[in-house]
Amino acid sequence: MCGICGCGEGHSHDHEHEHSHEHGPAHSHAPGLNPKRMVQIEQDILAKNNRYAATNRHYFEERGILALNLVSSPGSGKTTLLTETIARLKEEVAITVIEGDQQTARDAERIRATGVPALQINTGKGCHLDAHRVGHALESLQPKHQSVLFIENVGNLVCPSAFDLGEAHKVVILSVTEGEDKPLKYPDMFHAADLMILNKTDLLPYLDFDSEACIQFAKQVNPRIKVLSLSAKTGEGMEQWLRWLKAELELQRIAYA
Ligand SMILES: Nc1nc2c(ncn2[C@@H]2O[C@H](COP(=O)(O)OP(=O)(O)OP(=O)(O)O)[C@@H](O)[C@H]2O)c(=O)[nH]1
Ligand SMILES: [Mg+2]
Repeated sequence: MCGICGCGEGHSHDHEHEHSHEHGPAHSHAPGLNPKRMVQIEQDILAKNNRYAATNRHYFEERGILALNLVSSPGSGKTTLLTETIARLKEEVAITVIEGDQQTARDAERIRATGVPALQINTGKGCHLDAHRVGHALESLQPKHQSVLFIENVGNLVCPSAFDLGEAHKVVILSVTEGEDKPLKYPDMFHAADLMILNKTDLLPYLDFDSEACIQFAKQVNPRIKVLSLSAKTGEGMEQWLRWLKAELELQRIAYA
């Protein structure tokens, strides 16, 4: 069981189509363990994860690969953003994708339909990807030098914030249907991210979502966060995101050269 969030990650599965056969509560908090012991377990888990993350980061830097960790609550539009991004970028840049979900390979199948290699990790009871599993996925995927690797994390605004995967940036996607107060309610995630994408802006005319307040809340939590607004569905605003991506890839390539 993951000592950070009690999510059962130690028993989860790394294989496509494999289903978890665990039973019992997904968030049992190890009754009987004293708080000091829990803190020690948390520190050990994060320290171990950080060692794997450092190895992944070294792997990316050695190859000039731009790795981005996409985090959000379920359904904010991560996979849609990826398929639309791939459609616009794949002729110029080599792309691979790691998909994290508790169950199913649906998202990896959506990515593969665009012609880009994707590997699905099913986390079972686990509510986030960790650096060790990402390292294994790299062995199978073998992303090209100077390419972009997107890692779509498990939909969850809490646990993925604590786990470094070795990425250059965490990118948090917030859809306008979720309410502008999310950066204040889930500050760890917005603090950990370098970029916030406000998605589904095509729906703004039908909602009372206050974009300015949302951006202000995000900056309150993380003054250095960059913000882009777009609609993955209509394509409005996609060009700023593509510009940001290409600029980041260039930086990674310069460091590699
Ligand atoms: N109106 C609108 N709908 C969108 C947009 N982007 C995604 N959607 C819809 O939102 C729903 C969820 O999209 P996904 O791309 O599956 O979201 P996700 O974040 O990958 O979901 P999980 O992987 O389950 O966490 C789908 O019905 C999409 O068609 C958008 O820009 N505008
Ligand atoms: Mg998805």
